[in-house]
Amino acid sequence: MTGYFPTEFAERYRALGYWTGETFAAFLPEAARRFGDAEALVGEDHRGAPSRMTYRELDRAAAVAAAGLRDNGIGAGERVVLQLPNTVEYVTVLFGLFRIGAVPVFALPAHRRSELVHFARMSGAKALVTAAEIARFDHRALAQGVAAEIGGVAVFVVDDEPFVDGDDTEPAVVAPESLAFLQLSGGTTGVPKLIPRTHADYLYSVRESARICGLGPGTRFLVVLPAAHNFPMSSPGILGVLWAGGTVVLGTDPAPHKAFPLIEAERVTMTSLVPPLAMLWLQARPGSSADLSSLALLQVGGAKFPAEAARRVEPELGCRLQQVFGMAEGLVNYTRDDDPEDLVLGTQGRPISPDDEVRVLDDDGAPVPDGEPGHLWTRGPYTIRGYLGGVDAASFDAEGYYRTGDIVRRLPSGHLVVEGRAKDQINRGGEKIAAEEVENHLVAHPAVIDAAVVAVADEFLGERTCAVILVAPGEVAEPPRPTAPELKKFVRERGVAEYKVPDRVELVERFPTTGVGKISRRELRRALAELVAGRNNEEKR
Ligand code: OOB
Repeated sequence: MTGYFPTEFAERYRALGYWTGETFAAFLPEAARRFGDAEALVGEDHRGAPSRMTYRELDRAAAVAAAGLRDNGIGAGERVVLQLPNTVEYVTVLFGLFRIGAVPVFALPAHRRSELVHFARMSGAKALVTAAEIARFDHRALAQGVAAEIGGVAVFVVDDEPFVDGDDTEPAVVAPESLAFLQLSGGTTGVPKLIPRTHADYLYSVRESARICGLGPGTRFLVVLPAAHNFPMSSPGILGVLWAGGTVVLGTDPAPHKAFPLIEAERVTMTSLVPPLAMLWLQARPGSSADLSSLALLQVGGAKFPAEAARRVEPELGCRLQQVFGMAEGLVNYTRDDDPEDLVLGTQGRPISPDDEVRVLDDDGAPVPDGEPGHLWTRGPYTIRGYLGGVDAASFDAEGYYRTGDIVRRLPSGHLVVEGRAKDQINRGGEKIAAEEVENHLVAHPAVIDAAVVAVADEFLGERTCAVILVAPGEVAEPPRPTAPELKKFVRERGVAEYKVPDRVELVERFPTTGVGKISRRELRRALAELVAGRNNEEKR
C-alpha cells in the first residue's frame, strides 16, 4: 500500500484506464477550455440575488475565491470544512479550494456544533467556510463558536466577501492519486467517520456516471438535495454535469411549489431526489399547472424507493425513473436506460464498473446464491480501503472488501435489491443517523440511565427514530423523570443536526434481558424495535 489503495490494485486501475491524470484542481479550467461560453451554473447567491454563469465565468469566479482563500492563509493539502447552502458560492468556493489544492470537508447545512467540532478536529482543519445565515440559523456564530472551541481554525463567511477580489492563481499541481476531499459517512458509531476520496477514484466514478446517465451539453440538472451529499454531488450530480458540459441549476427548496416552477423556467431535464421528496412531488403534481415537459429523468436514491411508488413516476410525472443505490464510501449502482421495466421498478440498479467486485455473504461469511438475501461487501476502483485515521476491522475484511451493512439480493443480471440493513443506523428518508451517536447524547442527561435509539416504520420517511430511555423505577424518581420534549430539547441543545433529534421518546423502567445476563446492544435494539413497532400498530388500531 503506497497511497490509498494497494499498489497492485492501483496499477490495475491505471492500466484499465479508470484512473487518469485528471484532478479536481484542473477540472474547471479544463471545462472552461472545452465549454467556454456555455451556461454552467444558474442559481442564487448568498443574498438571494439571481446569478447565471458561463463555464468561463464560473472558472473565473473560482479563481477569485482561490486567490481569496490563499491570501487568507489557506494552502495546498490543508483541510477546510465547507458548510454552505445550495447557492452559487457553494460551487465557486468548492472549486476555489480545489484550485489551490486544499481539501474540502463536506459538512451539511444541518450540522451543528458537536458535528462541526468533530469534523474540524478529525480532519485537522485550518478553516471553516460558511454563510452568515442558512435557513434562518446564525451560522456565523456557530462557526465562530466552533473555532473558539478548537483554536487555530479560521472562519470565512461568504457574506463578508473575501472572495470577490484578488489576483488570479494558477491551478495547483496535485497528484491524481492523492486526497481530494473528505466525505462524511452515514455512520454507525458514536462519532461519524471521515471518508478519504482521491482525485483519480472519484473522477472515474463521475465520468462513468455521466456516461451511464447520458449527460451532455443539453443536460440541465436541478439540485435540490443538499449539494454536499454524495448523490447530488457526483452520481453524476454537479460534478458529472460540469464534466459533460451541461448546466447545473441550484434550488434552495425541494418543495414542489418552488421546484416545479424552477423546472419550467429553466427547462430542467433531470434531477435527483430521496424517496420522501419523490412521493411529495407525485402527490403535488395533479394540483400544479407547472410545465414539467422538459424533465426527462428523475433519479431516486439514498433510501429504498418502494416499487408501488416507482411505478407511478413515469405516468404521473412524465419522465423516466432511475434508481440509485450508492454510498459515500464508494460503490454506486444505477438502473440503466435500456433495462426492462421490472428491473427499473423493482431493483436498486447494478454497479457502475465491471471491476466493482460484489460479494453477497451469509452471517458466517459464505456466499449465498443469486436471489437470496445476504450481506453486501464490495471493493473496486472507487471504493475506499479505509476511513481517515485507519482501517477498522469491523468495516473492512483482510482482502480489502468494504462491509456496506446492507442486506441485498443479487439477481443474475447483477442488479441488486436492497432488502434491509445489518448496521446500527436509521435511514430517515435518506438522512443517515447512527444509533450510538444519538444514544451518547441522551445518556449525558442526568435522569437517563441508558438509552437505545431504534427505527420505527414511517409512511412518509420510510423510517423515523424512537429513543427508548431507561429511567429509574418508582413513582418518585430522583432526579425527576424528563418528559419527551425535554429530552428532545436536551439533545438539540447539545448541538446536533435537527434530523438526529429523536422523533419519538419512550420511557421504560426495564430493558429486555435474556435471563442469561446482559444482552448485546444490537440484540437490545432489535428487541426494542419490535416492542416499539408493536406499540405503533396498537396506536393505529
Ligand atoms: C447515499 O450515500 P450515504 O453514504 O448517505 O448512505 C449510504 C447508505 C447505503 O449503504 C444504504 O444503506 C442506503 O444509504 N441507501 C439505499 C439506497 N441508496 C442508499 N438504501 C436503499 N435503496 C437505495 N436506493 O445515500 C448515496 C450515495 C450516492 C448515490 C446515492 C445515494
